[in-house]
Amino acid sequence: MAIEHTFIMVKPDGVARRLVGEVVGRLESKGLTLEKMRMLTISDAMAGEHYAEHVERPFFGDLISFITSGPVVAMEWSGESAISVCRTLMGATNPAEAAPGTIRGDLATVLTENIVHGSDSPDSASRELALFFTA
Ligand code: IDP
Ligand code: MG
Repeated sequence: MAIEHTFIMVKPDGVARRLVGEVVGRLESKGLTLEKMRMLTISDAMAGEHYAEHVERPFFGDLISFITSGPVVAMEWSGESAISVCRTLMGATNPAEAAPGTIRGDLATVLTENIVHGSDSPDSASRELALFFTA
């Protein structure tokens, strides 16, 4: 049991589809606390840093084009086990396989357009929060 801070981002598809309130509402209803929020359009350089772990993957180019294609809403959330709790609320990476009741399971069908990003570990959370909130 520990209070954690995590980085959550509504991706360009989620913003374009007017799902910011839906995502924020689900996290708030769960009992997590919204600490910071910032709307921005990510630069290529920042996208490369954010997704550095995927640089060798065949879909890296598409990932960077997509995440820089429009505004995103970047957030810091806190709460008990916030990192894994948010990953559970988000659902599986591929929305076609994500469970009903999750954000991706309820609201998306396409792998690249899966509405939200959430940190997958304490190290990722620290790195991503620093990238978006101290730059
Ligand atoms: P995550 O967002 O659930 O943590 P990651 O494996 O970190 O998933 O992948 C980052 C993002 O890259 C995913 O959210 C998804 O949009 C995209 N992605 C992951 N795997 C593929 C793939 O095989 N093809 C195309 N896009 C992918
Ligand atoms: Mg990831």
